[in-house]
Amino acid sequence: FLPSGNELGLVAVGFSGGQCKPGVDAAPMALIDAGIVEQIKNDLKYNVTYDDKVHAYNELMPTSDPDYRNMKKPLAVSAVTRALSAQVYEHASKGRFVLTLGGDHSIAIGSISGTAQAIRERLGREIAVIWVDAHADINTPETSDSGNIHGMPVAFLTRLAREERQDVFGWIKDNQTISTRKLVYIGLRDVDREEKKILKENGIKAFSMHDIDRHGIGRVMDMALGWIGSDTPIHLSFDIDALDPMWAPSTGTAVRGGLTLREGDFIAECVHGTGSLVALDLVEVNPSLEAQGATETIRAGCSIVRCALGDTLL
Ligand code: NNH
Ligand code: MN
Ligand code: MN
Ligand code: MN
Repeated sequence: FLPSGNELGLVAVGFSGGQCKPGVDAAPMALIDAGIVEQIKNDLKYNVTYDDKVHAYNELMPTSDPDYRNMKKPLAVSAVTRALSAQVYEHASKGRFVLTLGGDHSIAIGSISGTAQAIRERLGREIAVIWVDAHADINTPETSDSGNIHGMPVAFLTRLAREERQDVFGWIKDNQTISTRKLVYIGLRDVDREEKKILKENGIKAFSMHDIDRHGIGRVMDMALGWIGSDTPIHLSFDIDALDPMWAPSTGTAVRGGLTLREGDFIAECVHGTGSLVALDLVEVNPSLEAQGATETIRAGCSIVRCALGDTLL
C-alpha cells in the first residue's frame, strides 16, 4: 500500500487560528524559502505535486466567530480543516504520500481526517497515528483550560469530543476518524490533568520523556512501532515543540526537557523505515517568535521532514 512511484502531494497551510499567537502561519513559506521543496525533489527524488501556494483560506474566514462550547475561533478552524481534509484526501486517494506544512496543530483535524478516509476507501484499512509532541492535544472543549483548538485535535479525530453543528466539526464523518488503539504518543511532558485522565481511561499508548530517558529512543521506537504492528499505514503528526527549545526555540508553547534534534530525526527515520508511512504533518514552527532562534527551528523542521522521507546519514 506504499504510495507508489515516490509521488508526493504537498499542502502548505498558513493558518494560526487554533491558538492565539500570530506568526505560525508564516512557517510554510519559511520552510519553502529554506529549500525544503528542492530537497524533496532533488535530493530525495520525489515527484512533487504542489499548487505553489500557501493556503490562508481567507475566503473561508467568518466575519464573526464568537467562542462556542469554550472553543476559540470555532468557525474558522472548522472551515479551514474541512477544506484541508478535502485537499489531503485528493492527494492520498491518488496514492500520493501527503506532506502537510502548518500552521498550528489544529490543522491535523484536516490532514488526518483526509488520510484516514482515503486509506479506508483505497485499502480498506484503518490508519495508525504517531503523535510526536510535548503535549497530548486531546482536550475536549470542556476539559480545555485555554479554549485553543490546537489543544483538541486528537479529541475530535477519535470522537472523544463530538459536535453536531456542521460548521463546528459536525462535518467529520465516521470514515474520517481514528481509533484510540492505533494512536501512539512520543515526547509528552506537558499534559493537562484532565488529559492524563483521558489517556488512562482510554488505554492510549504514550511514551513520555520519562520513558525515553529510561529506555532510550531506540527501544521506545521499537515499542511504539510494535504496538502499531507491521503493515499498518501510518500518519506521522510532528509538532516541532516535541524538540527541546535548545533546537526549536521558535514555537508558541516551548517546554524544556524535550527531545534532542537527533532523537527527533531518529523517530522520523524509524517511521520511514517501516515502509508504511503515508502522510506527515509538520506543525507549530513560528518564525516570528524568536529573531535568532527562527533559523534553527526552521532548519530542525526541514531535517525532520527529510528524515521522514527517507534521507539517511550514510
Ligand atoms: N494543553 C494545552 C491546551 O490545551 C496546550 C496545548 N499546546 C500545544 N499543543 N502546543 O501541542 O491549550
Ligand atoms: Mn501539538
Ligand atoms: Mn505541542
Ligand atoms: Mn527509503
